[in-house]
Amino acid sequence: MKLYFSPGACSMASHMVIQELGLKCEIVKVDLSTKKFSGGNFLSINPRGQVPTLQLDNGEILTEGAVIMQYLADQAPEKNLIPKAGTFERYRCQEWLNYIATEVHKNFSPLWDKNLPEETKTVFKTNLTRRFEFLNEKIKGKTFLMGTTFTVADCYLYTVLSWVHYLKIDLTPWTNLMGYMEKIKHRPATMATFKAEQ
Ligand SMILES: N[C@@H](CCC(=O)N[C@@H](CS)C(=O)NCC(=O)O)C(=O)O
Repeated sequence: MKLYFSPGACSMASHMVIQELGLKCEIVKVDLSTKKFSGGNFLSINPRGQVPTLQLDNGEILTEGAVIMQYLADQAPEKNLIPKAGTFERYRCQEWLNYIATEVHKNFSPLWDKNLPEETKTVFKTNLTRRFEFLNEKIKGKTFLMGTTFTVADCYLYTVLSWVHYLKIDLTPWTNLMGYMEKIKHRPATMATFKAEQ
């Protein structure tokens, strides 16, 4: 397998899943501005030009982080990084993945756009503030999003929330989220992911 990634981008969540599971997977760095990687034109792999992109050994290409993470976690079910397919808990985890993708990730995305006026960015920052408030309450008294078990949803939420450092957004008012981030930051797989992407 090959994971096409860009350092620190949303692809880091899929990379964390690979590290958590100890899966054999080559990681291939993509330059998102030129859409090039060491092997050539990334658009020939994924015409949408987005990471994460997973290439299976049989040549199949899988896109969309929330789906890639589920595929990866299903390769090593004994590691319990995602509840078993068909159980209610699986839907709960999918609910989180979808929420993070559509309500958190995609409110962060415009903030990376250097050409977007500051007043437009304020709209997205306000949206994010509401999501932080919600997440801070949901995580209260819990270790991880799903309770005591660390799942792919945590890899995803950790990745997108880690962007606050680069975007100079203050997360400190949301103390539960701060504590949550700190726990995940020190996981061996998280540290290994950082190291491999740098
Ligand atoms: N819908 C995709 C979005 C992925 C995405 O937004 N990737 C960003 C990096 S975080 C990207 O590749 N941006 C470059 C581009 O859109 O051209 C997913 O959920 O995986």
